[in-house]
Amino acid sequence: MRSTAVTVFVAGHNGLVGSAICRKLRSSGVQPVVAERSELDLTRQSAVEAWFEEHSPTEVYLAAARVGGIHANNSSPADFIFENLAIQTNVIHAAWKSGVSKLLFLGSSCIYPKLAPQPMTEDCLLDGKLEPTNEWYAVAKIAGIKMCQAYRRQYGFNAISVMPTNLYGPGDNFDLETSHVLPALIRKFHEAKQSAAASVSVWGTGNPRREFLHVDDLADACVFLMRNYDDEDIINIGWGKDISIGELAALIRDVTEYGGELEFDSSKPDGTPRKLLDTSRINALGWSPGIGLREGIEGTYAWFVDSVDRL
Ligand code: GFB
Repeated sequence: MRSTAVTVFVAGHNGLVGSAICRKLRSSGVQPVVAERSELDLTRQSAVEAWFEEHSPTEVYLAAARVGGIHANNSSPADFIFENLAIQTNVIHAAWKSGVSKLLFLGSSCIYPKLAPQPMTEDCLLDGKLEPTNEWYAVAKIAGIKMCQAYRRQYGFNAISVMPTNLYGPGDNFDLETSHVLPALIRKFHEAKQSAAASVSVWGTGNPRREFLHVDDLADACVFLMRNYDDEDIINIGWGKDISIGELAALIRDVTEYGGELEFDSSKPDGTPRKLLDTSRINALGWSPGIGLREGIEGTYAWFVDSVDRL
């Protein structure tokens, strides 16, 4: 007989998002169940189903995913589409089959069309062409959204899908080839300061605009939505304001106290011109973010300096 106690499984607990959700749960007295990669390969369907049967979680945060910045997405399209489709298909199906009462699926703001009106509302989904540098990842995430909706309609499975904007924070990927812009620039400015380099290379024109949300705010929103949202409609999680990549670079230069110049490398892709989420829906439920961008970057930089030898 299954226990009636709540058992929370965080899939992807070593990643930026999963580790923040675990921190948030622990701080509210919930000890999540996790599975190390060596113990469970989420791309293997039979292994995932067996794991769910053995552990009987009641709630699932699906934060496991193949993620990366513009260059990683653009250069490894097969890995991005295969791993994301496999992981989410296996976890959502096994969760439903084993009797999980609620699942939260993490999508991404890149599921919206490249030229969607700004700020982007949830209704923009499937309303236009995707940004080509990340369409493989976006198509996989859209399939995950549709899977959650289909399992809700056909089986009454309480699966919700949340769409975070660009994220950053402690535990991020700082690898210059595969990371997103914010951790990449933290590393570049830090290393340029140490070597007294004359300039730092910033990819693209510096004109694209992005919105950045601290991952601890995201984790807070996920736990809030797990408790307060039970609908098939997707829901955006954003910070509410965007800045240009040039402005972001200037801010990170300031935080890292680097004295050199910025050099824009227009041979590198800009990606989508602007990505700002409309967050009216989550705000109306009573949630809003609390961590300012400068404050968040300062904390992330401190974490990086502390951890750089282990990265
Ligand atoms: O963060 P990022 O890699 O991803 O790049 P996207 C954002 C912008 O920053 C682009 C510029 O215009 C980059 O050209 N940029 C400047 C840099 N310098 C750098 C640098 O050193 N490294 C990186 N990585 N970018 C991703 C998607 O898009 O966003 C994913 O590919 C996902 O699928 C993620 O949706 C949230 O914001 O363009």
